[in-house]
Amino acid sequence: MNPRYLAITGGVGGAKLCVGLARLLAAEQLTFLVNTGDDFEHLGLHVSPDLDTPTYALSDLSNPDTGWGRRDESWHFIETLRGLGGEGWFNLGDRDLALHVLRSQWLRSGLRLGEVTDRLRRAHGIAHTLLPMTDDPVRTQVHTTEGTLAFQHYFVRERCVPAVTGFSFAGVERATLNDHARGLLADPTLAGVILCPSNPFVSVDPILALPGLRDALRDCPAPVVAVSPIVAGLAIKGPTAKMMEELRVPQTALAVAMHYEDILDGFILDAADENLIPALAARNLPAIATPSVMVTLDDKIALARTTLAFIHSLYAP
Ligand code: FO1
Repeated sequence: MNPRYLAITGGVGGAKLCVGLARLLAAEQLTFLVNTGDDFEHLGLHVSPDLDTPTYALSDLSNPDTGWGRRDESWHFIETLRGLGGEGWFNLGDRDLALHVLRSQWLRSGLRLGEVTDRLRRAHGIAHTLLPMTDDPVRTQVHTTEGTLAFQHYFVRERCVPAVTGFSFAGVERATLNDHARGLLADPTLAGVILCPSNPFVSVDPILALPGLRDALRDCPAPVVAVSPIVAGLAIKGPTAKMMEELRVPQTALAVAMHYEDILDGFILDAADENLIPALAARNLPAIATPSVMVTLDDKIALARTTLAFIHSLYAP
């Protein structure tokens, strides 16, 4: 039986590793479990940015400059909307818009988010399974010194400027982990779980907050490894390091490892942070250091290959 892997991801950094993993593992071996905490209802549409980022990345349609949205995009819709005095702060491209309209239509017709995501995955020719973390509504709230903001209002409209004091995930206590993911965590062929290099606070934590998931990860015999999104004290992309500073967490890969400590069997550092390996070893957490900044497709495949080899080195079925 082929070994199977679950990759937990959200946002642009995580999607890069997903692309590398998808090049090395067959469709039946690799499943992606994706954050939906930054979904929102906007202009009457259901927008799921963290589902769309890997959808576009895996179908080679993503915008290479932003990492989100589509390549070869045009902006007539949003520019016209702005000109009419509409809410134009969230950049919905003309091609991207088609996906949001279709998702919203299918959801309104009664399909669950998982079913809609699967239809969109197939429509994009993606072989690997892409799962929303839950079909239930969960909405990340960012608590800041200027009040509480819905995630996209904080992230895009306010450009991450307000200082964060914490996060909450509205609805998560009533949400149910995706059935396929639950089944996979109990599957004897599961050989590893990968926490992709995504923002720990707003991309991975909403997933880990789903009732029962942390326990399932602690109990599952397959190794759980994380890839650090922090390299030499800096976030490769996005506001992770800024959030750590505002939360008074040291801006280090070590702090990221400690954030996940209760569920991890191994940690992957960037080569620049090799000096942290002894500190992790002192906490009984095996770690390796490897180049982790993914620019080219080869970078993505190389990090995926190293991640799988590390998992194998930890795995004693
Ligand atoms: N991010 C931005 O910084 N500005 C935008 O205008 C923006 C629009 C957008 C549209 C569709 C989509 O799927 C993603 C979009 N993102 C935008 C990215 C998105 O806010 C973030 O990638 C995630 O929510 C954080 O993981």
